Amino acid sequence: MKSALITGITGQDGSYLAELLLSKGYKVYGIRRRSSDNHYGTVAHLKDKIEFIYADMTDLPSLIKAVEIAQPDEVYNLAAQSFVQTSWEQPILTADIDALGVTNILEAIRMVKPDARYYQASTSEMFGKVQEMPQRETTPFYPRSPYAVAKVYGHWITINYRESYDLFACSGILFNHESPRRGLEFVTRKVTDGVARIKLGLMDEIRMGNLDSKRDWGFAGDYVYAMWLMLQQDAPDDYVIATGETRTVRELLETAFSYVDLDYKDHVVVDPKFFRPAEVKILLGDATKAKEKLGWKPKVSFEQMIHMMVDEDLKRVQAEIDGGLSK
Ligand code: NAP
Ligand code: F7E
Repeated sequence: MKSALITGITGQDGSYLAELLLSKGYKVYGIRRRSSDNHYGTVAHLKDKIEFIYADMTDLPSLIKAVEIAQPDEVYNLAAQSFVQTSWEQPILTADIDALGVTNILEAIRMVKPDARYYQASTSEMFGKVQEMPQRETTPFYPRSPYAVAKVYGHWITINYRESYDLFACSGILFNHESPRRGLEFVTRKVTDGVARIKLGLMDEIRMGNLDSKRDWGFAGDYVYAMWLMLQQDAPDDYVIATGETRTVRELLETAFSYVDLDYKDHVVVDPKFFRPAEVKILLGDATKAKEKLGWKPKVSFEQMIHMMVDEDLKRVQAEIDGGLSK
């Protein structure tokens, strides 16, 4: 039985990856932070199938202990302060987790289990002020937020450990991917949750930031499969994972509101509070390498994904109403 250690298991991608690895017969270990509410996040439904280890990306001894306990064949480093907006409010914390945290986990692997295969969650945000259209593995980085700058460090330290210590370390440059398990602060989920609340009469407007920015949005369930594929190859490498389509936030609004027969123009208010000090205006990925070498391609379309998210939010908000949780 193969063993895998997942950091960030309580987040969006962690839950889909844990489901995938469990379905393939892996023994799954997940790193969890201590918190006052003792939460299991997105993996509450898998609580009895996963072995949890308390650790933190900023605490090397805890990561060493986690690798000692799990003796993993594969390590997926998904943990991050992942919200771009917050990275301007907490740039040091973001760097501690998203940059130095990567060195911490790589050191733990190098010391304890150097033959473990390693996946690093890199991001299209590293392309930032894009230097080429579409963006691919060789496109130069131009990060535009403290989050993206920290992720560029994580990306290069992964490559450096591969080249310095011969670790089987891969970096997946994943473009935005979403799902009903996406955090409520990210734009897709903020919109689908808002649409559900407006449709069910709980509120009337959503306050939004820049409606002109464009993103290449895919489905998280498809993207974790690409992570796994990267670690099954003969040699470690880095891959862009994207759909090859880009849409504005305005198009996202149209898709979500029209699905429930509403017009977003009647309900969306642009609020400068949600604009960023420096914006990534457009992202569009070229996943040709992943297609050719991994045989990967996305299965769920943008429209299918947004409809799935609206449907799930409608169900959840209706359950809140039925349970008397919403005013
Ligand atoms: P997410 O939902 O925000 O999950 C982040 C996870 O990291 C949570 O489990 C969180 O635990 C954990 N975490 C945060 N700080 C930690 C720390 N100091 N020590 C240990 N764990 C910590 O993120 P996601 O969307 O699943 O993304 C997964 C990874 O892919 C992240 O590294 C993200 O930056 C990267 N990425 C995401 C996308 C995307 O579009 N989703 C695209 C490219 C790259 P708590 O539950 O305790 O907060
Ligand atoms: O913003 C614009 C916002 O916060 C997308 C993370 O997973 O993907 C994610 O980062 C766009 C931006 O994601 C609102 O200005 C407009 O242009 O959903 P987001 P992100 O910043 O692209 C990358 C790949 C990651 O790696 C990150 O971890 O939408 N936008 N109005 C808004 N965004 C938010 N959140 N809220 C708004 O009201």
